[in-house]
Amino acid sequence: MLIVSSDVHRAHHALELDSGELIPSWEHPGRADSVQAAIEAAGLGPIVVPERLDRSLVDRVHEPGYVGFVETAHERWVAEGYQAPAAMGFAWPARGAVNLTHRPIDLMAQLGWYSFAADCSIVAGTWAAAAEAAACAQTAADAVDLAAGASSSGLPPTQSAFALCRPPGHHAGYDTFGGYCYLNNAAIAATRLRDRGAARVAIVDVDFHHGNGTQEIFYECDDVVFCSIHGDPLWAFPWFAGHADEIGAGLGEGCNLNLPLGRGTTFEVWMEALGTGLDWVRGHGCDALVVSLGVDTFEGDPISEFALATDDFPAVGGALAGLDLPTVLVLEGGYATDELGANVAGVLTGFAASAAGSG
Ligand code: Q9C
Ligand code: ZN
Repeated sequence: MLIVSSDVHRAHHALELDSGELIPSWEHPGRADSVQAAIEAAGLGPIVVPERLDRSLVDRVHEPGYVGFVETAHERWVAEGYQAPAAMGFAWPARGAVNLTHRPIDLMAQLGWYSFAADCSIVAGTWAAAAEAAACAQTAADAVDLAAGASSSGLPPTQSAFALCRPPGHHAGYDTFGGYCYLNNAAIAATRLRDRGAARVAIVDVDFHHGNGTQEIFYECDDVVFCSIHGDPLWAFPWFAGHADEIGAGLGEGCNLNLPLGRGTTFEVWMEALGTGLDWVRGHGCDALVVSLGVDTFEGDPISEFALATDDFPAVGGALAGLDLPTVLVLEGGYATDELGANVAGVLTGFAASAAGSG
């Protein structure tokens, strides 16, 4: 399995508002170190650095003005004399008498305009890291061998590729950041696979949290279908999306499947939901698969509430490989840093073993 990773993420170490306190984010550089070390120990590879980011790809997945905002927000923050290291808004257009036809010009106001949660600040290295994570996803999507055509990169063709993306992406919407996410790496990979000729791409999101950003980006599309298994938004972040009655709209009606689960969900119950999701994907006749690979479903995760064990993760990879599709796996969440690498490598080795077994 091709692994795409980079050191550029290191400059992104944000702050988050957690339980009323501003703390170093749970989403920190040590996470990528844990994953990289476990991938090397497991002998997965080859490991390559990403190719240059195609900005026009990002500007089609996200609103171009939003992308420019994320790129320049920290420079503006410094130029305007703010002393705090992390740019973060404090007011958001919620329900009520909000007028969204006039975008404010004030930086502080725009931070609220372009975000939906205070767990996600912009520091000096945020744009560079987010752009590099997107480049990892783009490179992985270019490397997989599609039935429609061989690998479009200089890399040897591969059936599957893993993008070690940091920061993660699945909460980033068309023009909003939040939940530690700025650019939607999975959406960028899926769009690239469509551009390369895959008629329909499935995104399966196994992160503990609902992939609200990915859902939003493809909500009215039938060429990218989205399935997410997650903590019920009645009690789990991102709270305001992820219910079972969100099925897609317009052309995309029936192309969105949410499988919200209860607190403390066990591996057995979780795998049953994955089976339901994978059968649903099979019914949609897809040509490629993107996996939003969060392992915050782990029982030891400090901010999540499912009960999967380290030994369970290879079977998750095996089930995903059972779709028998060209597959791009993109790193999302997982905050038990010490076990994060083993849990991710478990999914990847389980996937690789199963994919090899199916010939
Ligand atoms: N008290 C991903 O897994 N904030 N994002 C948690 C903890 C939201 C998670 C606050 C967690 C976002 C990619
Ligand atoms: Zn998550």
